[in-house]
Amino acid sequence: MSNEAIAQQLLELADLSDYVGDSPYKSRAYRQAAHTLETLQTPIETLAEGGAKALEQIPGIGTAIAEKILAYLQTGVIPKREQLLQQVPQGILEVMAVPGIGAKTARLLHEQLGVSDLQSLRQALLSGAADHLLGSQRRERLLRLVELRHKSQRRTPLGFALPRGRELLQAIQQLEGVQNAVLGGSARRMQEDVGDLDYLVATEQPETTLEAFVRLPQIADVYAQGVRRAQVFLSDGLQVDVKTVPPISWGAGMLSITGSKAHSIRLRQRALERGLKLNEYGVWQGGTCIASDTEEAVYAALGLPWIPPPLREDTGEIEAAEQGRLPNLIVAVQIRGDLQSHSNWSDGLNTLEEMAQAAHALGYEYLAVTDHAHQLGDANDPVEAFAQRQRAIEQLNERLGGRPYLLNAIEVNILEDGTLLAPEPILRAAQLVLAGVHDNHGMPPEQMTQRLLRALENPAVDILAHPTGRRYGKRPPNDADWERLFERARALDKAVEINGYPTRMDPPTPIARMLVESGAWISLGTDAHTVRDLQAMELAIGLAQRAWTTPERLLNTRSLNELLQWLQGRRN
Ligand code: DGT
Ligand code: CA
Ligand code: CA
Ligand code: ZN
Repeated sequence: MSNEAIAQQLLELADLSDYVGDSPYKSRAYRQAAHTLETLQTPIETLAEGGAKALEQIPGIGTAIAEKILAYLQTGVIPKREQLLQQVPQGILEVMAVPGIGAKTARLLHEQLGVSDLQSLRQALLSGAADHLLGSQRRERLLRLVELRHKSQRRTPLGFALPRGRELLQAIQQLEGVQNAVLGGSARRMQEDVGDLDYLVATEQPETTLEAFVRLPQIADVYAQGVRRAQVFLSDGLQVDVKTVPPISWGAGMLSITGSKAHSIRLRQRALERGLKLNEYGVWQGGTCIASDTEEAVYAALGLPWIPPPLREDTGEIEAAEQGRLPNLIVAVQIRGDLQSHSNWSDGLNTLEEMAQAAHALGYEYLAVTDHAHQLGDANDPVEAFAQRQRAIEQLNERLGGRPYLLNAIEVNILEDGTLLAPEPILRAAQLVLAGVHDNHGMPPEQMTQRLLRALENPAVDILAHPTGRRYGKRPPNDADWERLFERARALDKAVEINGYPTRMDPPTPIARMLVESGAWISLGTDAHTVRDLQAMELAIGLAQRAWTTPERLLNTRSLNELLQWLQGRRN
């Protein structure tokens, strides 16, 4: 249990106490104790080993609060808080957590309008029912905050969150007093979608830094601002959490802000097993901090090597680290080309030449141009259009000296029965064939499995594209017997794609992990429809890392010659 968690409990106790009309002295004392705990670095458990007497040595903590802390450490609850919770509307704590709503307003809102949680508060604000209680200025501000809070409950695809996150990181790094800053949380773990952006900032003057932070032009609204942390919203509703640590605690802070929660819990348990304590300030032996400044040092103090963030999900990485068998994850420099892209010969926006130049700028050896077979040219005569595109590709390859080499590739739809929507001559002439589901999603799993198996078994097909078909904000992943499919792909020496297009990120991590475990070939593709989309390789790599992908079975790490051989091998 962190000092921060107890501080939070005490703040809530203060709100509850105000709501039921207890003495204001009490709530003031609770808030002051919370403030003290928020800035205290030594784990409170360590101090609590000396009993109530030791806790009372901490400024701002008297007998009554020391007792509450001890109770919390022993039982996980503060009895007084539980007791007060029984006397108030459920959800009223989240109402009082909205800046600008104190106990008095919360009470009025409840008694007159039945507001008992954020949902009913939002309704009361939207309908105008709360206007007479709040006055127009306050109502406007509250409505904005509550709407932002509401919006921020949606998850944001990593591909949209990362650019915003990096831009804000640059601004944070410029702030007064900032010695170091990192974008942590699920974004650092390259999770396919993120709930919010989490920053860790190393500074000796947290309050000054936070004061400057909330005034950044990117920040639309401040939800909470404390002595060590702030919670704000960007104008598009993305939520941002910022925490500060003293520079010496940089590594422990990074570990804590990066998570995942499950990974952090395992690390804290591991510390306890060794008679140590881990918090966001360091690894503690009694009252002494024995490791804190780098992630490596903190892991080492727990007897572990450094674990890459995309693996930190408590899905076997701690055991692997313990046994010295962490995967040798792929990294960006090993990627020699992109295996899915579209030009204006189908639904892409850029010419072959523009795509080639952009791929060259990325240092690629090759780019597979996988225009949709049924959309080639004006689609009246796709075979003729394919032949024309092939000549254009050959000329370009000659003119650019194969830097990069454009693969005359094609993407074909897998129809409902597993057959392919493409004329035979195109399938025969293409150097590389991707097959993917583009309609009739959501079939029963057994049918979907048969459909995909049939496509995979078609001799023309090299790669199964975006296997689950998921699209953020549009449709969930299709269900199928992935183990069976990937095993079949392995047996057929074919590849399955990990697609990095921001709204795809397909297959999701657990299925991508099954893919890696199957031993089938893996192909990374951005599904770029513009030159800019080629940047999504970073997302495909992140997803592949989360799936524990190593270079050996990744097609994109092959040289052009090896790739052509692999393709040729199956065409004979
Ligand atoms: P998300 O935002 O849902 O995509 O997922 P995460 O993993 O970014 O989770 P988030 O934003 O809740 O928290 C980021 C990290 O910070 C996570 O590993 C746990 C840690 N964390 C979050 N809230 C607290 C807190 O109140 N106290 C402490 N000690 N750590 C926290
Ligand atoms: Ca987060
Ligand atoms: Ca967060
Ligand atoms: Zn596609």
